[in-house]
Amino acid sequence: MLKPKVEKILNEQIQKEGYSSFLYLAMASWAEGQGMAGVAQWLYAQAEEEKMHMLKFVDYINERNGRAIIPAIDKAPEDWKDIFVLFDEVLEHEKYISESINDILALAIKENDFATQNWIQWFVTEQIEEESSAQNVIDKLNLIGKHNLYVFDRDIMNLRVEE
Ligand code: OFO
Repeated sequence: MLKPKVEKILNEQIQKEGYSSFLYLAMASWAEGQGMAGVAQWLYAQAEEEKMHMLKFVDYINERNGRAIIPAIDKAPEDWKDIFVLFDEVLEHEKYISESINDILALAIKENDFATQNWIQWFVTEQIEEESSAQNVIDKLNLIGKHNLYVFDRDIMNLRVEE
């Protein structure tokens, strides 16, 4: 049985993961409009992953006899100045998500909820990967530079397959 405070913070995370999914979906749609099929593909895949994260929280809360509430999702932005700004935002967003995962773990420790401490570890590890994959894309972008975005777009298309 989940303690109320833990149930509340886990429910808040459903909203954050849902927003992550919609944010990356909005970014994917923008990238497609810019003719960047590779970037769009990377972001669509990311949006799917975030949806899967959201569902993991729904499943876990209900499995522990809590009640997962499906929230309204705030509207994501529609436009980005360029692809550099967009990927900086991806990394910043992932850092924000890592902080909220850490907050869940900290609360589970405080509340003596060993099951949640154990369960949330998957997300602790996942966030290391998410931050690192966003950073990898930024590093590539910086290496390739503004004038070779076509090459970057082809390159990122294969990135998810290799991961
Ligand atoms: Fe990007 O890991 Fe979930 O939100």
